Amino acid sequence: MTASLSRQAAVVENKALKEWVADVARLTRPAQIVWCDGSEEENRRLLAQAVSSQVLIPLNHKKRPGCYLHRSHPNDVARTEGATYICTPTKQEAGPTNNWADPAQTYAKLSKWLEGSMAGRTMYVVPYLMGPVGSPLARVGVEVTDSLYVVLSMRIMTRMGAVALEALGNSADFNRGLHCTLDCDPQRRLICHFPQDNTVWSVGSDYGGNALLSKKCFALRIASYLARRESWMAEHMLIVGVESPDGQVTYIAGAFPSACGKTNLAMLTPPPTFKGWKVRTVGEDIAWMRVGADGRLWAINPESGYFGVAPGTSWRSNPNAMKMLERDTLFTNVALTPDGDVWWEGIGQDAPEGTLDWQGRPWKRTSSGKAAHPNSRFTTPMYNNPVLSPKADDPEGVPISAILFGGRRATTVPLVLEAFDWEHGVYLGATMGSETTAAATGAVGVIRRDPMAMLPFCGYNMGDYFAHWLAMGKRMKHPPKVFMVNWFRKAPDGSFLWPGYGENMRVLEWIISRINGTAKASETPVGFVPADGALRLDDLDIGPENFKQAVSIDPSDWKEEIEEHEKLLRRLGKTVPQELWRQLERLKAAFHF
Ligand code: GTP
Ligand code: SPV
Ligand code: MN
Repeated sequence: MTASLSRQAAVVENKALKEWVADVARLTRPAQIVWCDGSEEENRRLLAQAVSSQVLIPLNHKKRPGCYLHRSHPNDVARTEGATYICTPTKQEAGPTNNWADPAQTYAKLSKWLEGSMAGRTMYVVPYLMGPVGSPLARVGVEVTDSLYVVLSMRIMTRMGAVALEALGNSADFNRGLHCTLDCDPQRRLICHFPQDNTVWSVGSDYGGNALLSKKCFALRIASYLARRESWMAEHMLIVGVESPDGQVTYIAGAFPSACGKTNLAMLTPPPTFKGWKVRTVGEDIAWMRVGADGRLWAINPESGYFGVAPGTSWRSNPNAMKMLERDTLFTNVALTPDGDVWWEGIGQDAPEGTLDWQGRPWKRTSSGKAAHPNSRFTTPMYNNPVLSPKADDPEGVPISAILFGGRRATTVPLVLEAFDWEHGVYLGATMGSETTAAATGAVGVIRRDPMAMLPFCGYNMGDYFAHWLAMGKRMKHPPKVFMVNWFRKAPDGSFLWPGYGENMRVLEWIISRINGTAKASETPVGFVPADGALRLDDLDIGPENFKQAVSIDPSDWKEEIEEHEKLLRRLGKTVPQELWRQLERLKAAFHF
C-alpha cells in the first residue's frame, strides 16, 4: 500500500495530514491512494474514469458541453436526518434537537464498519479551502473518500487541491472528513460529527449533504460549533447584493430552510419595471460571518459551487440558473431525454417522447411517478452564474445590512415583516416554522419549527445557539435589520397568492428602503408591515384581494402559531435565553391573548 502512494503525496509536507491519511488507510486498506491536486488534467482523467465505471452518463455535449448525469442509488436521494449524529462528550452539549451518541463508542462502532472497507478500491484525498484565499474566515478541510462522484462534486463545490494545501501549510488545524460509501445500505448509514476533534465520519451514503463533507457537515454543523467558541457565525444563508439605479449596493443575507428558495432569491432577475436594478449573487446556501472593525456584520460564502434544486427551475422562474446549467454541470437524479439532454418537472416544456426517469426507466406524462426526483439537483461552479457578484472571491466578504428569515407557509405568515430590533429578530428566526421538503428523507409538507433554518445543521444545543445570536447582536455597533418573508402563502384554492421568483424584487426594494429610512410601514403585534402603497405593485398581475391576503395577519392563526412557539421553547428547555421568553410574553400581550 505504501508503495502505491502517488507522486503528489511525496510533495505533501504537512506531517499531521500525512499521519492522519496513513491512519485512515491502515483502517480502510485501499488498493491505492490518490491525492487530488484540483488540476484540469486531473479533472479530465477522473471524469473519463467516472464515465467508464458508469458513475456518470455523458450528456449531449453539443447542447451541454462538460455536463453529466449521475443516478444515485434509489434509497440514497436526500439527507437522512435520522442517521445524523452530533458526538459531543455530553448529550447536553448536543441538545434536544440533535441525535447524540458517545464519541468513543461511535468511533469504535464505525471503525468496525470501516475495517478494510476500501479493499481493492481507490482512496481519494481531497484537500479543500472554504472561503476566498486569504480571508480571515477561510478554513481548510480534507475529505478522504472512496467515491469518484464525491471527488468530482467537491471539485465544483470548493476550492480544491493545491490551493488548499498551500493555505494549510504545516498547520494541523483542518477538518478531518472520512467518507466511505460502503454498500449504500440504509441500515449501515451514519453521518457522525465530532466537533471537539473537528472531525466528521460519514458512511453508507453518497448523497450531497451526507457525503460532500465540506457542506452541511463542516461548513454548518462543525463550523457553527467553532463559531460559537470563536465569536463568529456559520449560517444556512444566501448572500445577495442588490444594486439600485443610483449605484448603491445593499447586501442581504437570508436563512430559508432546505428547498425554500435561497438559490432562487440569490440570483433573481428583477422584473422589467425595475429598470436599473441589479441583483448579484455572493452565496446561495451557506454564510460565514464576523463582526468587522466598523461594527458591522461581514459575510463570505465559504463555497465555490452550487448544489441546487432542479425541479421548478425554468427560463421563466430563473433564467440565470438556466444559463448557468449550460456547461460543466453534474446533474443528479434528473430525467434524461432521448437526445441526451436533461428534463425535470417545472422546466417549462413537456418531456419529449422517449424520456427516461431518474432511475432510467421509460417515462410518460401519464406515468404515476415524477420523471425527475423531487430532490434532483445540479452541481455547478459559481463562476458559471451570469450574475455572480464581483465580491464572491473577496477575502473581506461583504457587509450585511439585513437578515431575512423565510419559511414555506401556506397560511399565517405574511409576505414580509420587519422585526422591531435585533432581539425581536432573533425571536422571529428562532420560532420560524416551515413545511418539510424533499431535501431530507421523511414526510413532505409537514410544518415543523426550524429555528434560523438550522434545525438539521446546528452542531450544538439550540438554546445555546440562540444565546450566541443575542451575544453577537451586542457585539455589533450596526447590526443588520431583521425581516421575515414568506413567498409560499396560498389561496383557499391551493394556488400561491404571490408570484414569487423575480417578483420578490419588490419585497427586496421595500426592505432596502426600510434600511435607508425611506419606506413607510405599519406596526402590528408581530412587527412592521408595508404601509398601504409602500410596496410597489406596478405592472404586476396580482389582484388587490390576493395581495391583501398575502400580507394579512389573522389573530386566530397567530393564536395557534404562538402556541407552537411556546411548545418549541419548552421543548428546548432551560438553555433558552430569558430574552426569548420575554419576547413571547410581549407578543401574547400585544394580541391580548
Ligand atoms: P437548498 O439547496 O435545499 O438549501 O434549497 P434553497 O433554499 O436554495 O431552495 P431553492 O431556491 O433551490 O428553491 C427550492 C424550490 O422552491 C424550487 O423548486 C423552486 O422552484 C421553489 N421556489 C423558489 N423560490 C420560489 C418563490 O419565490 N415562489 C415559489 N412559489 N417557489 C419558489
Ligand atoms: C439542503 O438540504 O439544505 C441542501 C442540500 O442544500 S444538501 O447539500 O444535501 O444538504
Ligand atoms: Mn441548503
